[in-house]
Parts: sequence; C-alpha cells; structure tokens
Amino acid sequence: AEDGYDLWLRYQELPAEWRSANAKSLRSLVAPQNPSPTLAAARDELSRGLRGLLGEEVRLNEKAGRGALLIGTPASSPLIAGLDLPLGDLGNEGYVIRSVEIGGRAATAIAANSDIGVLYGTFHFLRLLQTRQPLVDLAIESRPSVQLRLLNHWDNLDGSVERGYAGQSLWDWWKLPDYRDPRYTDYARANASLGINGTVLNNVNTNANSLTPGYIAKTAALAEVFRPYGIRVYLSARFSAPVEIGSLETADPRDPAVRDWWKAKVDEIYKAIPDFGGFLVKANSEGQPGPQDYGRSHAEGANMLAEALRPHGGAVMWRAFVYSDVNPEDRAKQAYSEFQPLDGQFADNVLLQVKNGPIDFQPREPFHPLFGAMPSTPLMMEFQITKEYLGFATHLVYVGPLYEEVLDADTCQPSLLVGAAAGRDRPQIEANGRSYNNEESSCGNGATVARVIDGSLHNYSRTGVAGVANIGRDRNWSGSIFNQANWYVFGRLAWNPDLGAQEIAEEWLKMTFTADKQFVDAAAEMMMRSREAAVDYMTPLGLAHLMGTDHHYGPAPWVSELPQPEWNPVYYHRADKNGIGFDRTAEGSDAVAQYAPPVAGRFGSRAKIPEEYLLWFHHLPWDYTTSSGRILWEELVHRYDRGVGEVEAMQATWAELKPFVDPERFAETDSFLRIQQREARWWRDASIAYFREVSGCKLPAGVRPPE
Ligand code: GCW
Repeated sequence: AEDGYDLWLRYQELPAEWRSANAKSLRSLVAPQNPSPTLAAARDELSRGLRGLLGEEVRLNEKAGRGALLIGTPASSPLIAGLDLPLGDLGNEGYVIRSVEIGGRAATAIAANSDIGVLYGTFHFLRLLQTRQPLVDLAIESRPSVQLRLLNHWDNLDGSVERGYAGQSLWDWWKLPDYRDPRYTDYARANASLGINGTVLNNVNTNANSLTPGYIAKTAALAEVFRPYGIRVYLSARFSAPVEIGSLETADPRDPAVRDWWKAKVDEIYKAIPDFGGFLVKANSEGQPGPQDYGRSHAEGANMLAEALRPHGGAVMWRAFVYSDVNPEDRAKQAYSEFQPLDGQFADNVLLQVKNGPIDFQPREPFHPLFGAMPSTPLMMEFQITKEYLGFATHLVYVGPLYEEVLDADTCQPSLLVGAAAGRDRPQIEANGRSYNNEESSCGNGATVARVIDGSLHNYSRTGVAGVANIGRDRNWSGSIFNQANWYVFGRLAWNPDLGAQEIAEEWLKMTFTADKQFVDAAAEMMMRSREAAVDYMTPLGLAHLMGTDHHYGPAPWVSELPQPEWNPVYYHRADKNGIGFDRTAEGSDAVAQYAPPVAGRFGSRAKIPEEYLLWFHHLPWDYTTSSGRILWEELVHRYDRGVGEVEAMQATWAELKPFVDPERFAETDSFLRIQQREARWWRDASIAYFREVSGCKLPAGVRPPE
C-alpha cells in the first residue's frame, strides 16, 4: 500500500524508455570484497534501488565488464585506486560520481576517500535515476558545506514527543537495548540519503535519567544501528544532573566535584559509545536549570561540559534560545543581549545553537541578530522541521522557502571573509568587527546567514545546522506525506545551503510521487506558495505569535490575561484603536540596534523596511498607507483573505493532480487540504473580527462579515 512508509526512497520501476536508454550503464555492480558495514550498506542500497527502479536484479560482479557500476574507496577497491580520480578536495564525506573507462570499457564509478562518502555518493546516484537523469558523461563532485548536520528530537523518555505531530517517539525505550526495531535502520537510511550525520535523541527539556547507565546502554544500541550510516548519536544533557542522578548537592560549574562528576559521566558514555557526538543543552530558559542558577555565565556552564568532552572529541551545542523574564521589555532582544557579550569566551569545542529568528519559529521572522555578530564563536543554525506554528500535521506548508529566506539574508556584517567574497574590497574592520567605517559597503558582499553557518564568513573551525525533527511512529513518519518534504529539504540544505527550495521541492516530488512534468510543475508551485499562504492567513505583515496559548494551534490574538507578559498574543501585536505592531525602532525597544547598522537602518525605517516585516518592527496607525495604496487595516484584511484564497487554489491544484497520484496518498492530502481550508478561514475570520473590534475600523467594501 502507498502509506508513505518508504518516504522518498520508493524506487518505483522507471519507464521502459529511460531503462533502455540507460541500460548500457547498469550492466553489473562491482563492490569491494569483504566490505565494511558502511560499504555493505551502500552495496545493498544499490541492489535494492536498482532492483526496484529497473525491475530486475543487477548482477554483482568481481570484475569490471562493460557498463559496470563500481563503488568504493582507493583503500577498499584496487579498481577505484587504479582510476586516479580527483578525490583530493573531497574531505571525509565528499564523493565523486564519474563516467570512466576501465581497460577501454565504459563504466561508472562512485568513489570517495571514506566509506561514508561512498554511501552518500550511492544515494546521490540513485537520486539521478529516481529523477530520471541520463547516466552519460557523469562528472559529479560533492562535499558538504557544513560539518554537523543534525536532527534534534524533542522526544521524551515516556514516549511522548514535544511539538510532535506524527505519533509517539520512534525510540522504543522499553524494548531497547535488546530489541532493535528494523525501523531504526530505515530511519538511518533516510537520513543518510540526505547526508544527515547526527541525531540528538532526546528533548532539550530534558530528564536527567537519560544519562543513567540503563539509558546509556539503550542509546548505545541505537548508535550501533546508526553507525554504518554515518550517524552519530548525541544527547540533551540536563544541567542539574549531578544533583538529580549523582547525589551531589550542587551543579555549580565551578565546583570541582561537579566537574569531576561530568568527566566521569562522559567517560562512562564513551566507554559504551566510542563515537558519541556530545551534548545539546538548553539552560536557564523556560525553567530549565543552568549555570545562572549559581551566578555563573552561559560560557562557564558550556565550558565545563566542553572540558569533559574534549579528550574524547565530543562537542557541546549550547542553545541561545533563552527565554525568561529577565528582559520583559522585548523578548526578541534577550538572546543577543545575553550571548553577544560572551563572544570569544567559549571553549573551542562549543557551538552556540541559534534559532533562525529572534522569537520562536514563527511563520516569518527576520533573521536572528546573532548571525554575523559573533565572529569568535561558532554559531549553528536551529531550524524547526516540525510545524509547531504552521498547522501541525494537516496544513500543507513547505518550509523550504522559509529556510532559504533565512540563509540568503544579508547580515551586512563586515568580516574577514575567506570564502566567496574574498579578494573584494573589504570595509575597514576594527577589533571585533563591531565598528567600521563605510556602513553600506558591508552589504552585498555575500555576508549572508549561509556564510555564517558554513563558517566562511568568520573562518569558524566548527560548523553545524540542526533541525527539530518532525518524525514519529506514524506509518508515514512525519504526520503527512507533504511534511516528509520538510525533513527532506532540511537535510539537503544542511549539506548545501546554496541549493534552492524550488529545485529541492521538484526533486522530492519526483522521488515521492512521479517525475511526470505536468505533475511536478503544478505540485512544486503549490509547495512554493504554501508558506506565504500560511503567513497570510495566520500572521501577515510581520505579525507574530498570535496562536492559541500553549498548543499554538489556531488564532488567539485576544489572549491577554496570562501571568507572564510574553505568553500573551496582545504583547506581540499591541493593537488598539490607534494602531498595531511592535515598535522595535529606537523610539521603541530598539531591537533594531542588534543588527549591523545598514540592516538596522533598513528595518528601522518605515520607508525602507520590506513590508513582510513591517509590524515586527513598527507600530503604525490603522490608516498608514502601505505600498499597495491600501491603508494598513485594509491591507491586513486583504492579506488574510488572500491566504484563504491561496489554500483554495491549492485544493484546486491537488484535485487536478488526481490522475497522477495513488488513491491512498491522494485522499490523505485532499482531506488535509479541506481541514486547512476550513482553518485558514477560521484564522482569517477570527483575526479580522478581533482587530475590527479593537480598531473600530469598518470592513472594506466587498468583504463579507465573518460567518
Ligand atoms: O518552540 C518553543 C516550544 C517549546 C520548546 C522551546 C525550545 C522544547 O514551544 O515546546 O521546548 O521552544 O525551543 O526550547
């Protein structure tokens, strides 16, 4: 049945035309003798993929005949070693896929310096087939731009998943370590197919028990399943663990007994998991314990853990998502205020993990001001794959455009750019890069968020991207077929942040459904417009965080009575009879000042700000004239309604695509779109009704009052 279990690795039989045109390149498969588990995984994936795609078994050969497909490293395969392939620049994870000649016979080689590179190349090769590329004159080289490409599971030890909409946790802690569900292998295959090379198994709102011997053994079992696929395991660590499971009286990072406790704990973990990746930590945020409980800084806390991990090669990923009532004036400022001054104080195996925007995974946020502002601290990106604020499982929202928008954002920070823009005339930089002469000249030089993340802007020695997973025990893994695309786009962009969301959507559609052009064009367009549609029907024009309290589903802009100010949607929209929006200019909270001066200038100016961020940074009167010529109130109504229209257009598109899709997956998406349409109207009608009441504005002509 087409229940989505196979994800994008479906390997459905290709059309006869493609098969006969390319059969000459796929006569036999030549894999290394006595392969490592990773090379065996590559060989098996190829056999399985080719069997499905070609509809017949491909012979495994020891010798390379005409039309052979060879895989291996120079060390594992004398044939590959003899080819003299350009592997020099590919590092440990890169690969080449090449059309070659062996003894005058045409062949194809998938080669790398390491076994994992071969596995990545194998998945790339299968993707070529799945997307029906011709297999001639191949000269593909690829290596990841980012070192750590990780999923973050917010999975609890009781099997529930925080912000998970795809069923219970995949990790069956009760049956582990003895029973290893075969599904763990499929999880690893799917991730390896994208180049994801690590996974944090447990929630950042963590339970110290995950560090007890029993759970270390369970984690080790998962690590063993994942190891051949190049996936390391990491754990979220609870800062107060020495007290909770270690019977110490304090978790103060300056206390020698606490430091020793962590060293012993880390040694214990590495004894069970020699390639353990390290810790992810949420500290002093939303009630989690942390170093500030003892009057110590985030840096001191992170460095203590880093010291314990360093001898083993492990890393600390310290989250910058700090959210407490320290800064009630403007929540958006807190992370920068707390962390930017610590630049340069973190140990060399610490990465600071920063969410894409300054609040919390909203449908749209400006990029986080820390990006570009910490030249001496490796910053990792944290994206959310699960759609906490984007309609959970049922709303069709492809987040590729959101990721792309953030990665492409120009920080306008001057830098010691070593990558793309090196050699250009750089603005004069003083000391830490925070003061410089020619402000505008620091824009347009390629100092984008992507270049922060891949390390080239500040010459970081460690780089990383994390995605909060949308994976659970549902047959389809992600709560809906289209949510699988969000896992997919995350992985592809983590490997190469310069890929486009559109090309990735097309690739995913071809692999997941069909490569038929008519289908792919229409479905890709629907996906590409889906995120903007959600922005429109939920929070247009830079509005944010107007979702229902706690669960974050559906509109609740009227909520105002919760004890902490930033829990209330009214805190974010600030609407009254005079106007709407959060003033973050110099007259307001001055959050704009956290950006580089040219960006601050743009965001701080009513005239220059891109309209999609308008009410994020400005409080404006209802009759303010927007670029369409409509007054703000009417523009807001217009956009809410446009969002509903877009969902209706998606429904119409999907209905037309019925002939291309199997009944099961067609019906799921069809029903989900119906839910989305009803809820887009709910968002629109409730929001307009509420804002109409607070503003006293009338509905523009032609708009019907909400039902
Ligand atoms: O997105 C918010 C969520 C919390 C989450 C927190 C965080 C894991 O509402 O559920 O907790 O952010 O990122 O730490």
